[in-house]
Amino acid sequence: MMKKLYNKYEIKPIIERVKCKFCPFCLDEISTHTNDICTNLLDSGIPIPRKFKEEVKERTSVIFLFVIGYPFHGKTQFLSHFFYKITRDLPRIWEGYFYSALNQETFDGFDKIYIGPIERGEFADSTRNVIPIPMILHLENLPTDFKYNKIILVCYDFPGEFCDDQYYMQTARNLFVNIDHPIILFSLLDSLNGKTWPDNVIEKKGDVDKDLHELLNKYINVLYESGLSEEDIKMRKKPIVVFTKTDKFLENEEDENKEDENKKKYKHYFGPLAEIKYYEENNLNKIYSLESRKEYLRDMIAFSDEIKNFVKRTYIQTYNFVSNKFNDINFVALSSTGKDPEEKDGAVGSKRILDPLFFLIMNENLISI
Ligand SMILES: Nc1nc2c(ncn2[C@@H]2O[C@H](COP(=O)(O)OP(=O)(O)OP(=O)(O)O)[C@@H](O)[C@H]2O)c(=O)[nH]1
Ligand SMILES: [Mg+2]
Ligand SMILES: [Zn+2]
Repeated sequence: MMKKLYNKYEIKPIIERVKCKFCPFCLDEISTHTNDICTNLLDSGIPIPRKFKEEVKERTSVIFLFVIGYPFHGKTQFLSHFFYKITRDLPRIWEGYFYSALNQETFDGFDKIYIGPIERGEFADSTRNVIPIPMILHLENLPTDFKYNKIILVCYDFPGEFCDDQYYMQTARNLFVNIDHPIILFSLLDSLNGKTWPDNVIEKKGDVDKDLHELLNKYINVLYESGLSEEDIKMRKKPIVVFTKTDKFLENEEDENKEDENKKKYKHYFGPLAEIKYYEENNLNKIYSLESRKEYLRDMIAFSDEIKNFVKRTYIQTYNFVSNKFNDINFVALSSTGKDPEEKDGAVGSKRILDPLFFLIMNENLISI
């Protein structure tokens, strides 16, 4: 399936790309496509949704949710619970808000891979090894603290296997070059060796610093290989590093003493991440309400700084690398499933699932805080 490798791509300044109306599938100019059909991902071609073209022409802001990370680190679960939140929960919380799917791939993806499995209590499979056809959503009637009342979301679930190999990643260099705020998902737990967690956490410590550094290193190499300079990268790129599966840090909650013990042990390893549950409970629902959202977002920034300090204390190679390569970087710690997904009690309890979106929106100055 993955025939076209974007090798004809020329790097253009972002402003030009915005001006020249781009294709949401390959991020090339629409004018390079015949009859508004993109053949860069599939030979059979994918039609560019007319609504997308119209909205971009009207300068509706486009937010890219470009999710990258190693296999099994929780990308698909993150997107599933994120989609669940914005399509099932938010319409009930934000007055007047609604969404539309702009292409058939979004309907199919929601039903087969993302929201359908949550509602049916099934598990999603590992993501196929092809450059993903993005899902495109239009969110309308956003609350009044948003700069505009609508945005377009273009979401890519990048296959984890690609992140094992820089050359695979390069096949999608158009996405890497053009999307400035990638969401880099990482599961500290799986890097530490998830199988033996939590009992062997001390004895069998994996090299988290190496894994995390390598992922960011490969990301930067793809940008260099695509022609960006150190300066371009520093100026333009602001990744959002998202630590996943943080519910795992607080397992065995039924036993209070054990919880205290775990809390101490994990706090030592994961610092502020171990506090996520308590943090969430104290801040529950703040993000949803106009009155308290500013406060939530300020706390979210403070939390990001706390995690950054934790990375500095714990993963120094990664910390030095990112602080030299990027002018800025955000950190999030979240739990998509809110608990071990094997426990099928039907409840969806994601924690801080909207934080990456809010960082994207803040990075584009689309919300006042
Ligand atoms: N406890 C817990 N487990 C999670 C969470 N997110 C993901 N998992 C588990 O991790 C497994 C892998 O998650 P996926 O989202 O499929 O991982 P992926 O990154 O999409 O993997 P590839 O598609 O292979 O690249 C899932 O089957 C879940 O069991 C979470 O927030 N909490
Ligand atoms: Mg996946
Ligand atoms: Zn295209």
